Amino acid sequence: MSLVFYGLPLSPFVMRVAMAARLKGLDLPMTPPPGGFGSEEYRKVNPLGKIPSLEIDGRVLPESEVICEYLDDLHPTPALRPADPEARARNRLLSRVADIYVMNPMLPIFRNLDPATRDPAAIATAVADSLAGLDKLEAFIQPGPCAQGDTLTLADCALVPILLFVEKVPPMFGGPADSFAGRPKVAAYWQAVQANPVAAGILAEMKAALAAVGF
Ligand SMILES: N[C@@H](CCC(=O)N[C@@H](CS)C(=O)NCC(=O)O)C(=O)O
Repeated sequence: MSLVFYGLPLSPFVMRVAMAARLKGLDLPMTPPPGGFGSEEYRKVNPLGKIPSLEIDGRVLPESEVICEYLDDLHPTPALRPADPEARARNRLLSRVADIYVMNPMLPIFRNLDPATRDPAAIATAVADSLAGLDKLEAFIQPGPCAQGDTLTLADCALVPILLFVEKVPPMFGGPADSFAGRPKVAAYWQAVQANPVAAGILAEMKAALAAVGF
């Protein structure tokens, strides 16, 4: 079987897959999307135009959560999701809350980076909505060291890269200096999980990639 993993290390969605692969001990090298993400050339690979995607024997599989679950099914050991049905559903819930309510609302900021064409209202809404999403996460997350239980799971693979964005981005665009203030469980989790060597490695790679583009 041939797997091609398209991505760049500045994307929280890509690094979710990279972290899952690393936790499983899989060698999954990253290939930059041909022509860049969103390009016509890359759309020929992934019709969604987004990174990450995984080509499996030439057939594309997009969407970070779907790819992570596929890798977890393909290589069941070590399992990155609990077997108990409710615990498994709650694991996916954490990833979905982080995606839908925290990360996705932040995305308009990255479409408004150019100060010449920036829509300040869109930025203010993005910051407010993303931080409000943290309150939703606060309702479900455990205070650490892992998002669920005492080992890293797919929920951590989603949360670690997204929380780095939450820590860095809103303060750069008018949000409070500490994005986690008033969210003690998320704050405690964020402190605790950074001590894990796999999480720390992923965060170091992301920080280097983000610094290279001015974040
Ligand atoms: N829901 C997708 C989101 C992926 C995503 O938005 N990736 C961004 C980079 S961080 C992208 O490729 N954007 C390009 C575009 O939207 O054209 C996932 O989980 O994989």
